[in-house]
Amino acid sequence: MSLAEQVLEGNIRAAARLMRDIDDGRPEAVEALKQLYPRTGNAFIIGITGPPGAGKSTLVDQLTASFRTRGKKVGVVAIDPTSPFTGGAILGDRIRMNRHSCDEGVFIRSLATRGALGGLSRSTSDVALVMDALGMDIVIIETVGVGQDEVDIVKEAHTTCVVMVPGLGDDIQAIKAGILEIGDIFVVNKADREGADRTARELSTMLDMRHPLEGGWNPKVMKTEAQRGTGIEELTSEILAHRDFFLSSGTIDNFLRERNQRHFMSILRDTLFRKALQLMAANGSLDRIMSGMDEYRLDPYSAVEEIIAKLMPDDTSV
Ligand SMILES: Nc1nc2c(ncn2[C@@H]2O[C@H](COP(=O)(O)OP(=O)(O)O)[C@@H](O)[C@H]2O)c(=O)[nH]1
Ligand SMILES: [Mg+2]
Repeated sequence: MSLAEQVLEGNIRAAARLMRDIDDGRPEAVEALKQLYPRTGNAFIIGITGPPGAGKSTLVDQLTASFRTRGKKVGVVAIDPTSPFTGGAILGDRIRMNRHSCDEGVFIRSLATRGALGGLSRSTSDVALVMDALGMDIVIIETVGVGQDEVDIVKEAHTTCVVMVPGLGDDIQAIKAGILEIGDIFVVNKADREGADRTARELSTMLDMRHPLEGGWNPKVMKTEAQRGTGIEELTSEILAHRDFFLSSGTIDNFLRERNQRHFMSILRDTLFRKALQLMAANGSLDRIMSGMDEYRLDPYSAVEEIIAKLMPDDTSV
């Protein structure tokens, strides 16, 4: 049986192996992904994002338990781009998620910034695809902050929860508008702390100031205490409400079109770039181009045209 077939049978160890192959950029991984693709599209993907220490991992752990109670299988992709500290953070997440470690219905995978060409959002979507093929009903992606890479990752999710904490209150105005755009649900975690109501109110006000689209989704602000499990049921229900809206309103059609286009473009870009690198490594032209540029004999535009002409000898436009 091929690795892909084993994954489709729900073999967790095969899935773990495939994810390692994806990480290592092995060509067999691409073959397996090709086989899996037609059997995916069933998992519902939830993005959890917000600043470090907001309680995202604690919340993911609670949501996992909540979806398990509802009989759903849950995959978790934890991404921590602060790579020097990743060891510690992931260790903490492992310990916290330990209570799920004997549960066959939970699959947890941590990703650091490493990973093959295409970066973190590429490997995130590949890993989510494997979890989908494995039969996970829900895939939760945890990611830090709101850099461009994070926004790209969050675009993979059907429902995005932005997690904040009280105390941001004073400079909540400083939060980039971008964060309001990506959130379907806003969570003020650590509601046991002073100022939670105020933060929630201010967030609501900011959301109200936007002009909602006709028939669009109006994001709510929810309060949770992830550590004690307070507010988790309500959050789960709100996520499922967004899911229903997503599936029934036609939002999913736009989502799929944009996502598929993004995936295709990114694989096209990465593959062409890799081919160019292989060509230059094989004929030693990189050194020649670099020394030509160092001496201002060769400009980078002509150098790229030369490589493209070698890659696509039949293309008359270059
Ligand atoms: N007071 C309080 N602390 C919390 C709550 N939820 C999580 N924490 C703590 O906040 C710290 C950071 O949590 P973690 O889930 O690792 O945050 P992440 O970096 O966003 O993933 C941990 O020490 C948690 O135990 C909460 O509701 N109230
Ligand atoms: Mg975390």
